[in-house]
Amino acid sequence: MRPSIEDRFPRPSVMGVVNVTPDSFSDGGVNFRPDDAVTAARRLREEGAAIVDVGGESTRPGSEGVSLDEELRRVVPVLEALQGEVPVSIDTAKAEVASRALALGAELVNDVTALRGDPDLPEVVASSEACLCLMHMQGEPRTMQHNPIYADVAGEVAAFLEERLRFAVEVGIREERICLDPGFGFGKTMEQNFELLARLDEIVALGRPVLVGLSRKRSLGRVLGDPEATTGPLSASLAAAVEAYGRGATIFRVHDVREHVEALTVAAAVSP
Ligand code: HH2
Repeated sequence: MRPSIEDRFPRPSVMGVVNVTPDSFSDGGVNFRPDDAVTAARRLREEGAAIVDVGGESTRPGSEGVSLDEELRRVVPVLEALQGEVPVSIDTAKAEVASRALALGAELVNDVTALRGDPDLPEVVASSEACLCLMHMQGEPRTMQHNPIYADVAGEVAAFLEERLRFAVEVGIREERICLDPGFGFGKTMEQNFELLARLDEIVALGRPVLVGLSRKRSLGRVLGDPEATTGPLSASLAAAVEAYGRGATIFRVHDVREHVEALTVAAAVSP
């Protein structure tokens, strides 16, 4: 039997991002060819990633999504090449993509819809030994940044994740296989993202490991003074990751693995 998510991903663990897409917000097109994606995944693993997150659909603000066939066409050759060599997470909301990925050895299903997208996905995860990441998103990628409104961003995100955790457990997914993600940038303004980061302990208090995806997010460019920024720089990503570590985050989903492993190693040496 596979270990629990806590045993598999000690704090801090780094998840490397491999986007097999032409249009991801910070690295669209870089790894669109399967060979390039496979090379990148191997490199991220060597740089210290505990797992690499392979995705075939961009969820950047304004994104329309891709068909099942297209998503499979993008990710399956990459998963086939990495099987047995590099630990893989599949970034998808589609049951069929998750199912194929799990058959090819993926260990974790990263569903940005938190099991609200494809009605068949809960059963696919429940009938496997895979880990699951449940992420908060207000709205959907196409429109989520239009005018996100919260009365209490951290309280609402925590309540949502608690409800999705309960749902996942009710459909038969073991709690020790589930991690939670506040979904930075998914239907949140810059101010809301920073408040959520400041109050990350309220998400950690739900009792499950917390995964954060702050890497290169646009709020990190905007806080530096460019109101139109669509990405943030590495320096700001590292600062955000260290802040999240200090508030209890466990898994860090990042594009620049080596630098994050180094920064988080220092953070962990100071406060294990
Ligand atoms: N962010 C992105 C995609 N998937 N999954 C989780 N769990 N948390 C995140 O914060 C998260 C995620 C967006 O980043 P990226 O994959 O680089 O971009 P795109 O969606 O444009 O492919």
